Amino acid sequence: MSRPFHVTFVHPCIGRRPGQAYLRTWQMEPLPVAMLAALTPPEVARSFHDDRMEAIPFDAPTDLVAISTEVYTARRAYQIASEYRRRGVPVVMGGFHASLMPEETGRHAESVVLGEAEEVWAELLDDYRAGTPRKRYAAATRPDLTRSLPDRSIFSGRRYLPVGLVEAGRGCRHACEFCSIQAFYGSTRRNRPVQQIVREVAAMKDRSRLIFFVDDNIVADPGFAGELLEALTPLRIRWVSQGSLQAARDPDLLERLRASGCEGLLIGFESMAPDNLRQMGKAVNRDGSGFEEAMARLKHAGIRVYGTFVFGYDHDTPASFEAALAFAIRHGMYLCGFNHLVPMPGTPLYQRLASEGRLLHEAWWLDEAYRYNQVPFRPAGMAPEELRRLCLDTRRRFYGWNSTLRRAMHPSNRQDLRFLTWFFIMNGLHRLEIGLRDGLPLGDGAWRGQLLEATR
Ligand code: B12
Repeated sequence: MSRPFHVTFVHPCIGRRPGQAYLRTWQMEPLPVAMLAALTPPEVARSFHDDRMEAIPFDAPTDLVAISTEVYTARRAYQIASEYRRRGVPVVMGGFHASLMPEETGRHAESVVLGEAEEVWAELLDDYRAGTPRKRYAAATRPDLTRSLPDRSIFSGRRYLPVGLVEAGRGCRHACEFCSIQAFYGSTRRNRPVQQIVREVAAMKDRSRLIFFVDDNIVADPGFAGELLEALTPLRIRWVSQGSLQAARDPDLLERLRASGCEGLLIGFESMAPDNLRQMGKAVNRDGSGFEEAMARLKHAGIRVYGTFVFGYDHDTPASFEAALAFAIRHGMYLCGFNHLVPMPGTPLYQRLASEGRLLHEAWWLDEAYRYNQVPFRPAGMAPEELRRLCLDTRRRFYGWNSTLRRAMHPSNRQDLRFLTWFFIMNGLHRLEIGLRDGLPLGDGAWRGQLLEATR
């Protein structure tokens, strides 16, 4: 009897310093792999390696390797592809980076999948099995999400963070200049059927202590959000997600969020300066009642906030960091991101900075000398290195003892002993990781091979 066709899924890490373990807060179950596993016909054998937590057994026999790519993992994905190519195994890549940079990815992968996998994955496998693969696969339409049911059995035996990742829908209608989501989904939003989400979450209740809806804006469609929250309420789960400030403007929605078990939302405040919000096209943060009132309402509803801020827009100066930090501490934010602006390939921001001649490295994600946290463009109001340093200093101050203790006093962070304990664990982990993330190489620093280009 002939051996079944075998596909190997690989989830790459961003990079690693020789001998150092990968960042713990980034070790969650990778949903793209579970999606691909579910779309793979049963007669195809499969295995999975998570490069973030185990060594890849490159010599294990396989017929095809499928790698998911993001901009920060692209260099590592190309290293992994070279290892397989050296052994004569073809590689297919998909995901955000492959879709937004298909030419570049095509130099490192025998096939590239543009966009979502649902409509094309089975066809690609058929072509490989028949020996007639194409270079590019792209679905003609955005898939109907009723078929997007992940197969999480592929993760068994690994020590991921105890968080269950679930999609309620895909995309966000806003068109912020810097965001890869709008570049990938074209500012569209599709929802999964509510009852299907409820069944998926109910089945995960026992293995996941916390559900993370990975939607970029869970409140993007208030009608759908209301229906979903109502259906989640009887499950008595605890969940977190990402949402826009829209959530804080609707008292009824806030009440339903809380009743359904929502314990926190990551909200992109981005900037305290209206001129920056205008430049980045973040209209949703400029409409309505402002940040102070939004925070007061979220506090009243008991929703913890993971606030994110981006620095490096043209109206930013060193004083912008003080303003954001003071706001975040005053409102007892649970966690916070103080990030420098990143020109992600394929976004309008990348195009603008390139046309203004402000990119320091054109393909910074491929540059051997580039390190995580390095600013790859010339900001208007400060030097690139000053921007990096101020982001780091602000993170250290936010996660320092003084701020942590002040924020611990905030009613939404100390609702009960469990909340307070998790507050200290999460803040401690983020404090620890500031230094571990800084200067992380893209790709495996110990890898000594040669990048081998695709064979066709
Ligand atoms: C959950 C999440 C995380 C989690 C980790 C998830 C995990 N599993 O470990 C956390 C919070 C830790 C995280 C961290 C980071 N993240 Co993140 N994250 C997400 C988020 C919100 C959801 C990802 C997800 O599960 N989606 C659901 C799956 C099913 O969708 P998908 O990945 O798009 O897969 C589909 C297609 O793309 C395609 N596909 C994908 N891979 C492949 C592979 C093949 C072979 C094929 C055929 C098809 C295919 O088919 C799939 C099904 O249709 C996305 C945004 C988003 N909406 O996707 C950002 C996102 C992926 N993250 C992003 C970033 C930048 C980061 C960080 C660098 C942030 C930071 N500075 O710390 C880190 C890096 C961590 C790392 N890579 O190790 C960016 C990537 C941008 C880019 N252009 O590459 C995104 C897009 C957010 C954004 N707004 O820009 N992240």
